[in-house]
Amino acid sequence: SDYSKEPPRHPCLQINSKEPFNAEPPRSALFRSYVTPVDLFYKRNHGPIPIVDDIERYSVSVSGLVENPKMLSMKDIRMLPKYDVTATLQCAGNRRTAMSKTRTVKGVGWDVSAIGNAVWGGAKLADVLELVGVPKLSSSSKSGGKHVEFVSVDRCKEENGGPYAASIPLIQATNPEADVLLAYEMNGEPLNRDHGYPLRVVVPGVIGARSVKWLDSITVIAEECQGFFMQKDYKMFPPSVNWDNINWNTRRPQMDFPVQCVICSLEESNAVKPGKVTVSGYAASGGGRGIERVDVSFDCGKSWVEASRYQKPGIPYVSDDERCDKWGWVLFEATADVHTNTEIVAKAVDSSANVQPENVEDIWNLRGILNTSWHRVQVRVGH
Ligand code: MTE
Ligand code: MO
Repeated sequence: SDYSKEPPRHPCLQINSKEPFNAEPPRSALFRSYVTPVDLFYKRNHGPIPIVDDIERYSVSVSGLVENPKMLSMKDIRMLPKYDVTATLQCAGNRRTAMSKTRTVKGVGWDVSAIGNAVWGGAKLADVLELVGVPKLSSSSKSGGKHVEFVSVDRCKEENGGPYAASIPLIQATNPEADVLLAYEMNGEPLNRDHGYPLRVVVPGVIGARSVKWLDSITVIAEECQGFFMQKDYKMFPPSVNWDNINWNTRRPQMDFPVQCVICSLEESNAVKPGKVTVSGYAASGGGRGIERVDVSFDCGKSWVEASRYQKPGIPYVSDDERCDKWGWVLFEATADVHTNTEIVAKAVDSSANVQPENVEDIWNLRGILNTSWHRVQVRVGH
């Protein structure tokens, strides 16, 4: 593999693995703006960043169990109605390092910033599939297709040098309300190489692994994608499963991410002056579920205050308000008087009343995914 042509990156990123390049911004980059700047957005790769330079000749094939297969150029894709969807992308491995502290897990370590919120611009996958003869809201195509597979142009060792791939159910792909995009813009600018230039999939509300970058082909298939990242990775196992007794076939690929919330304005341990302490952070849930509430405790979990929640300035966040972004994260803020050393804790509740698990031990899993345990930071009061 060739890592000599990687793009330039922001010096503030904390590098978790150099080749492939995996990096996250400092915590403070997350709560400071509702839309995460592109250069500070986490980068998660499984191989070298591919170079697609002949944009005139670039095309995506859309084929498989469809009536009317097509090769689509960027011009064809840009001709479809353009949508801007604000959506949070979160890697299933976010907060893995903290899970590894109870018992070691396998995978790239991440602090709390393998997540970001961006405005993705592009065509709806539902419109693209209509072009090849699959109508909106189809759970099956005429010839029996039930899943949509995305294959990339990159190469990774997990696929023995083959491309990265994933799939989603056809019913989600053909549902315009699911907002699955073929995105060519991120925050109003052309997608950059790190994030999938010239075209990537964005599946809102679903773990980042299904949002395939550097898209090469879309195939309507009968069974879900059999690729490594669908079948041998990104599955959730109970704490009893270890590397000796694992049977990958007993679990389904993880799709929606569960309710999550993190304090970003403080580090793991902090020194503060006695008096008012304000904490801020993000909360997000998958599947289009909104954030109903964020609870913050300034006394190690003995008592709780409700945090204020917001997305856009001047518009209070309410999970079913049309002015709020369904797929976007929610920022929160809470203030209290702190006079003794303490642990500050945050936990969120989503619009289906799902709550986060209190302890990481209870959700420990050998791949270290979906650490959504209550987020805790230590505070020492100095005078
Ligand atoms: N797509 C390709 N082609 N190759 C990859 O390695 N990584 C996936 C997904 N899409 C990946 C990919 C994973 S695990 C995540 S979390 C997101 O991309 C990360 O997207 P980002 O780098 O734009 O933040
Ligand atoms: Mo990921």
